[in-house]
Amino acid sequence: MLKKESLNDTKFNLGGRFIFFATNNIHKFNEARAILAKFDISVGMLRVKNFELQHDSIKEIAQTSALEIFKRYGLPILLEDSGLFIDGLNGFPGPYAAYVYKTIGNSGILTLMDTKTTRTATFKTTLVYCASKNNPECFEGEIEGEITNKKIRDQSIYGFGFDPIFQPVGSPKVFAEMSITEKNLFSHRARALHKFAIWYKHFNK
Ligand code: ITT
Repeated sequence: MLKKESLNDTKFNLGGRFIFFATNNIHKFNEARAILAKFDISVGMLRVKNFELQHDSIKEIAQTSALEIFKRYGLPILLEDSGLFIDGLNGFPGPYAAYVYKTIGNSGILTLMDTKTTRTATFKTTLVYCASKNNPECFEGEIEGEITNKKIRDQSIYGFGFDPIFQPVGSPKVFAEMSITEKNLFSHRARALHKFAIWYKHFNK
């Protein structure tokens, strides 16, 4: 993991293809690294403070944030923003998922869902690759599922965030019951990362 200070030296030489995944979330990074490794794409985690704006579009958040970090460090940046869109709550919390998770958490979401008969929800990700200030490339991924009605299942030992309450369509498990390898077979993030990896291998031969 690289800290900001070590990147301040403008002579920093990457010597080849290396991408920096800008996030403060180690779980996201571990999921991304596992997928990119299959494509022989090396990625380092770049922790950057206070870079995320609020907006009602995850694409806008991801694009603007990636560009800002690219301008700050001059390094090839991957950055993603995710949102959880719950149908029974008219798409809430959507792009405000991080704030809602921090404030009311999974138990708050389950309380809001108490009276709802529709429990379908979609996780969405926009992944942005930015290696020049002119054209950040966007890759999107999503997965439909349901908000479970049990608080946290006994087997919930993996994951983070909303993983304990999100069960993707086609799986008997919630994300928090899956290893990274299993979650990567379904997740919004994995779908966007696959699109990116195929594009990257094609355009960076
Ligand atoms: P960075 O912005 O530093 O990358 P973050 O955790 O704040 O990390 P997001 O803004 O993209 O990431 O995520 C919004 C919220 O959704 C946040 O509370 C996450 O924990 C949660 N989240 C994102 N992806 C998730 C996933 O795959 N499973 C469960 N929760 C997820």
